[in-house]
Amino acid sequence: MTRTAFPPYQETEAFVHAQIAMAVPRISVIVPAMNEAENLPHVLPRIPAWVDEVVLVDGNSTDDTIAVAKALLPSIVVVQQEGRGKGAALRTGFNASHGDIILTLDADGSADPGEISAFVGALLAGADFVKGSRFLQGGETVDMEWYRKLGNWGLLQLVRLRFGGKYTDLCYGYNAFWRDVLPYLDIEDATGFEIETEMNVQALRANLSVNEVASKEKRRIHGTSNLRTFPDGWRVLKSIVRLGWVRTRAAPVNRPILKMRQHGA
Ligand SMILES: Nc1nc2c(ncn2[C@@H]2O[C@H](COP(=O)(O)OP(=O)(O)O)[C@@H](O)[C@H]2O)c(=O)[nH]1
Ligand SMILES: [Mg+2]
Repeated sequence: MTRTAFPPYQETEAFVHAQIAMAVPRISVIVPAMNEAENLPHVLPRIPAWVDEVVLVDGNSTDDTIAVAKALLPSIVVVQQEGRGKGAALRTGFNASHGDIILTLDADGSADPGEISAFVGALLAGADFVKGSRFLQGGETVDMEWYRKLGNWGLLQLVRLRFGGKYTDLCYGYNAFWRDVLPYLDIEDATGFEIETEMNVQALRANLSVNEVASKEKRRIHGTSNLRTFPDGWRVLKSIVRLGWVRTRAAPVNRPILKMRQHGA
């Protein structure tokens, strides 16, 4: 393959940073956790050692979440979320992290840290944004009641109708993306469980290259879900309607990391 030269661009600092990021991307895993002390032993030790940074975003836990996290993984960065809800927690985590690649991992034992390599692999293979899907061949969920599956399916059809794309899953917490696409996800308003839907829809609207990877969602090990099917389903619906009206920024094609990927540098 012939390499295309971009003389003015190659002299920029952005190019140098992008080259380093592509050669050795630093990976940050963001773990939102609210009272997950009993589940963390099933999650944190299974995060691959080649992950550079694990950021636990505590949602004012009243159990030993923070102490357990620090005991299991002394290098873990613990931050208190600003605001309420999972959306606010993830935004706090994104801002506190430093990686070139950001990955979100639930703390309840339902997401398998062994799948992190599939997400990172898809990003290294050229995707801007990689979303887990429980409904692709190879995926599954044993953590969703039938009415949640139905709600997820219905909301997904709405997204397809309004924004196009071929997503097979919508409201799932296992996702990963290059940090340079964060501004185009434009998720400043999402506070609750609608955060994932907003990220997925915005990635589509910004014309990012989105891949789905099959993911097996296991049952939460201890405790019960914080998601309230109907109020939170309603929030997701409102987000989809709102995003159908608000303007968005299409991601520019000259983003440094994207340029590196396209030209095989
Ligand atoms: N920091 C923080 N974490 C949260 C909050 N709500 C949910 N989580 C975490 O987000 C993950 C997914 O939440 P969960 O209750 O399992 O919802 P479900 O997977 O949709 O049923 C878990 O790790 C929770 O501890 C919150 O308000 N703040
Ligand atoms: Mg869960």
